[in-house]
Formats: sequence, structure tokens, C-alpha cells
Amino acid sequence: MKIYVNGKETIINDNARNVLEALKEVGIEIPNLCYLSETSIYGACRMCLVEVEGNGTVTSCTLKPYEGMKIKTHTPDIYELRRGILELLLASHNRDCTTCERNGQCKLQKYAEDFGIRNVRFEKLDKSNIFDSSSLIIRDNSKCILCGDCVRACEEIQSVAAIDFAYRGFEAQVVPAFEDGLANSECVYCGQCVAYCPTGALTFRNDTKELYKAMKSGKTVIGMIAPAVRSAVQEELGLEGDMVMAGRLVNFLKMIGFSKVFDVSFAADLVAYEEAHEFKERIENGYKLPQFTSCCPGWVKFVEQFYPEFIGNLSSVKSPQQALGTLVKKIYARELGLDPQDIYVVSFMPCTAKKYESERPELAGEVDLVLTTKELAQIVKASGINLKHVQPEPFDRPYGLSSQSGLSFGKTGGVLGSVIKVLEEPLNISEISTEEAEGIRTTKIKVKDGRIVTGIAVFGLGKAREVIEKIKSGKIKADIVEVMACDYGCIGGGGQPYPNNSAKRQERARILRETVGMDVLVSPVENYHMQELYKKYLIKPLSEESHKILHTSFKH
Ligand code: HC1
Ligand code: SF4
Repeated sequence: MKIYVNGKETIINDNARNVLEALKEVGIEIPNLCYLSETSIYGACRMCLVEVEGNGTVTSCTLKPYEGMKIKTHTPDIYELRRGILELLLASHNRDCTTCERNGQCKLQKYAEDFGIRNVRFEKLDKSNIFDSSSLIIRDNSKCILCGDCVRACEEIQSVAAIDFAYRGFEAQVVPAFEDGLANSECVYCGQCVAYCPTGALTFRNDTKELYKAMKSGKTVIGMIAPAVRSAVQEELGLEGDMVMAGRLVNFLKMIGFSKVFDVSFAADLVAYEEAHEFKERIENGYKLPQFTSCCPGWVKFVEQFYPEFIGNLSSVKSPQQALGTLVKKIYARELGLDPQDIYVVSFMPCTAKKYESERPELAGEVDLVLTTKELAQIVKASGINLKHVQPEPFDRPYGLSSQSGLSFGKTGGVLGSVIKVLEEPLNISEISTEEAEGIRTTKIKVKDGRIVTGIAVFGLGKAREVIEKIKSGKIKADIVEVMACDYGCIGGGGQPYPNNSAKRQERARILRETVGMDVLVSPVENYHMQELYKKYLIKPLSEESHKILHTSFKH
């Protein structure tokens, strides 16, 4: 479609959702504070105003492009309007930027800088200063600009609706249901509200200090790195696209005092192997199908809260994080001749809900500290060590080897794909076909007796809710369902760097795919360190020994 932007003929995408998105694609980023491409359009901040010939000054997020339209994006009037909006917001904003978790990554701060705002003309207005640190997600209403991004992310993308607007006018606030702390709400700790919040109104608990405390305690500190961390941490470190980031991180962590660094992908192979055998047993006995994956703690809490009748469908295999923590504490400690109490396990995760998972009563003590990708980047930055100059090193053995399958857990479809890989031989799979429609990936596999087994992979809890409802009403049939709470899977986790949007998530998926491609082992079955573990300790999948180490239970 041809339009005219600031006097220039411009060809834009015919299918653009609105003028704001169309112009972004041709290199004009219209300032905005309340627009998310993934949710409905709110149109409240009015920062995205543009002048349209014959139509006056209108918000570009609500404006559909049409052939021949003439737009001006940066007139003196628009500049004044935007500056005024920013000053009004800043008048009632808590401006403790230097100590704010979002310092340097706040959209409001960026616009204040871009517009050269040094003084605010309006009188300072003190908003009610509600601060909720009861949960992993910390809410500071003195920094909230009422853009509603968090409310829409939680309600529309995740279908959790743990937070909403309350009160009117100057008193308006975003609060959890019944105005109780988030810890007492239905929040599943996915962190998507934090990922989309443009300011420091929502942040997650920063636990980096705990690491330094542990290192001083004299304990043996052992690290583990999740698949999705390695495809995103470089965004914070100016090393975009670095394919050997995991190896550099291993070396870096050793330099600052870690005694071993293991790969969560090793445990992902193990979990896939165990979960595949659990699935085989369920389909052979017709027991509680579909089997639901259970490595995403946000999804597990979602099932426990909203679909308790499906708790028995969750695979009882622990997540790779918890499985690896248990291996270290129960088996590796013995091999080293150490008391598990003297080992401190630190897990680096893309996810805020992983902190919650490690603190669940039935899993507590397996992993001592969970730090997100963002916290890891802070540790690197504080050290002053430039990772570009740190040589990659392999993960430590025995829990350092992984297959392509284990590594692909970090993006959506990875768990399901790994389970199918493991079952190729035992079920004599002859055909595999995959199709994707409306965000739901369906894989059909033909097994030895000619039966077709159906697997579904879905991301986002809103989509997962749709899938469960369709399973309940018989509209779809599935034997195994993989759910990851965040868009694109763990690579879109709430602990990943800002901005944490679709474009960044797609780029992380690409990096992870390429990293996966470099792995020489394809299937978890080929992971000989995993096979050794079975020979020495676990005997076989679903054995009593393996149940003690690798399986868990859920809250009814
Ligand atoms: Fe994930 Fe998983 S893939 S849940 O997304 O099963 O967080 O990366 O580490 O445990 O392996 C997250 C990622 C992660 C676990 C694995
Ligand atoms: Fe909603 Fe997830 Fe934020 Fe909790 S963490 S309030 S579930 S978006």
C-alpha cells in the first residue's frame, strides 16, 4: 500500500495492524507507552499521536492505514503534545531512577531523555505509594503510569487475571484481586506483566546478593545453566548473536568462584527419557490421558488452581532444574564425599516462576538459589569482565553433556519433540507429521500397531486454557500436551532481558535453533552420561530409584 509519510511516498505492509506498526516496519518508531502488539489496543497514553490530513491529530495505534493517506509524525505541535504528556506523567512519578530495578531500561526514562526533559513544569503530585513485596513479583504503584500493559498481558495472554484496575481518576491503581498481596492471588509468577511493564512499577525479586553470601560461606558452589539463558544473556552484554555464550559463561562462573558448572540440558535429556517412558506406560494402560508436561512451573500452578481435575494428567517427572538439583545433592555429593549441606546449587534461568518452583515445599532444598538471565547479566557487568575475552569452556561432566533434544527444551515444542525422539524405537514410530494452526502445533505419530498418537504443543496460558477447554468438550483429542507459559517457550520467560517482545523472542529462538544444530548428539537416548547414570544408580526409567530422585507430586 502506498501512503505519504512526512511528505515522502512510502510503501507499507498491506496487512499492518495499524499505522503505528506499519511505520515501525519502515523505520519510524512512534513513541508509545501503552501499545502491545500481542494484546488488544488500549489507546490511553496518547503518546503515539500523528497528524493525518483531513482527520486531525489521532492516535496511530487505533488508526488503520489506507491507500494514499498523508501522515505527519513529528510536527512542532506533536512534539509539544508528547512532551506535555511526559511531563504530566513525570509529575506524579517516583523518580528514584538510580536505584530503580529498571534503571537504563525504562521506557519513560528513555523518552524523558529523548525529549530532553530536565525540569517538570507541573507541581509534584504524590500518588499513594502502594508497595507490595509479598511475592516474587514486586509492585510499586508510585512508578505505575496506568498504561494497563500488565493487566492486558495477565488477562488476555495468560488468562490468569490476577491484577486489574481499581478506583478512578487520580486514585486509579493496578491492584491484585481483593487488593490482597500478589502472593495471595492466583498469580502463577510467569513474569509476563514484568516483561511488558514499561517502567519499574513491576519488577521481580532480585536475589544476586544471596550468591555473594553463599560464596563467602565456604560452601561448594555449583552452577547450572538453562537452555534459554544462553540465547538471550548476550543482549545485555553487547554480544548479540554469540553462539558460544554457554561456554563463556562456564568459564566466567569458574573465574568468580564456582567449583562446577553443569548443563540443565543434560537434565532435560534425562527428563525427556523418563517422561517418554511414563507416556508409553500411560498409553499402554490407557491411564489419565492426555499426559501434560510439567517442567514449566507457571503451567503447573495454573493447572493446580484452575483445572484441579487434570492434576493427575501432569507428568510426575520433576522439571530439569529440580531433577539436576536433586542429582547434585543426592548422588554427586556422595561421589565427592561431601555433605549435601555443604553444597550450594545455583540455577540460572530465563524464568521468574523457577524461583517459585525451587521454593515449593516438596522441592525445597534441591536448588538453593535461582537467578534469572537478567541477574546473571548483572553479575557479569558488576565483575567488569568482558565475556568477549573469556574463552569458552565445556560444561563439567558428568552432567554437562546434552543432545539436540535436551537443548531444544528452551523453545516451544522442544519437550514434545524430545519425548517423541525417545519413543521412536520402543514404539516403532513409522510416520510423523506436524501442522500448526491458531498457535497450536499438532503432531501426529503412527505407532507400531497402526494407531495414531496425537501430541499438542502450545505456548501462553490463554492458549493452554483454550486447549484444555477443547479437550474437555471433546473438540480436540490429544494424548500428550506440552505447555510453556510464556510466548515462544522459555526464551520468552519473565526473567529474560528487556525488551522482552516478539522480535527479541524470535531472534532468541533463531540463536537457540542454531546452537541446537551444533550439538552432535540428536536424541536423549544417545546421551551416554545419562545412560551411565541409569547403569550406576537409577537402574531403568520409572524404577523405584528413579522415582526417589526424579519424580514429584502436586498440590491437590
Ligand atoms: Fe526452561 Fe526447562 S526448558 S523449563 O523453559 O524444562 O525456565 O530454558 O531450564 O527446568 O531444560 C526455563 C529453559 C529450563 C527446566 C529445561
Ligand atoms: Fe499475571 Fe503472570 Fe504477572 Fe502473575 S506474573 S500477575 S500471572 S502476568
